[in-house]
Amino acid sequence: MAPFRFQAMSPAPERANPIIAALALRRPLLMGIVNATPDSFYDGGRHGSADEAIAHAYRLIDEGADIIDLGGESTRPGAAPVAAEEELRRILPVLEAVRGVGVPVSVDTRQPEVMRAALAAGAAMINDVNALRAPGAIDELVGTDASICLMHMQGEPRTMQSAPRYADVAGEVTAFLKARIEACTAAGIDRRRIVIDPGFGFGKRLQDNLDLARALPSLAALAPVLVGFSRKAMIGALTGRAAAEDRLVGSVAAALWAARQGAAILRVHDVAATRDALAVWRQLDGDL
Ligand code: HH2
Repeated sequence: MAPFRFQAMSPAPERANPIIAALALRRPLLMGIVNATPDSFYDGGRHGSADEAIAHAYRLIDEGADIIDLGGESTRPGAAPVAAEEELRRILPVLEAVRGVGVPVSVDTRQPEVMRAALAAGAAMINDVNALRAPGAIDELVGTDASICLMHMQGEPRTMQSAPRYADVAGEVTAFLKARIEACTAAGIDRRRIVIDPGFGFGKRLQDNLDLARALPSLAALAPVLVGFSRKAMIGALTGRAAAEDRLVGSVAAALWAARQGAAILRVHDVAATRDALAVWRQLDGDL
């Protein structure tokens, strides 16, 4: 299959957002994950203090991250929700330290109150694993120029992996994402601000994840697609690596494959390794 090519976009009608502008580039963007949480499934507690999270964000920027995705709530299977005040206490000092360094910051949150404060503090994107379904969430984005990631999740983190069920996972996820795009555009949000994500591991069995991965090219025809495979259980299942620490190579392979399928944004813990792999692949492909 021919490698995916990004189309040049006409100028967005709203004030230029750096992520929308970068999506017009002809390469997948690397989104580096910074979890300012005690309990994320891979990096929980490693950057628990604001200083550690800031240092980690700077490290990922040095390694070549195009976007930093900052989260203050783990959404791993079984995780309990975090109060908005606590989420803000975790993320705001990091956002304030990173927002001015030239790499846009995405905030990974489900809570409208957190979205509002994050946008006021300079977030360039809201990445919502709940696809702006919380009451009032869409309203927080109307009238801003922020990019938005709408992700599919069946159920909610606490219980989502207990019994996921689909008759046609690709069809259902596609229909859900289309409906969420429509809900946003009906509220007045420009479609070019929206990226979509099938939500690997969010209420999905291994086979569901594999079926969805194969639907990436058709999803990419709807909107730019963000893909998050990094160190997840499905990589563990495919490689036999039980520990998230041992899933680097499998994660990089999955990221490359996703890029080949047309992913526009790769959400990864390991920016340097993914960047090197992409650089080699693209140049071997003759795509400089
Ligand atoms: N995965 C996680 C969190 N947020 N957002 C999007 N759009 N897509 C994803 O696949 C995705 C996401 C889970 O990964 P991580 O942030 O490392 O873990 P935790 O939720 O435990 O903090």
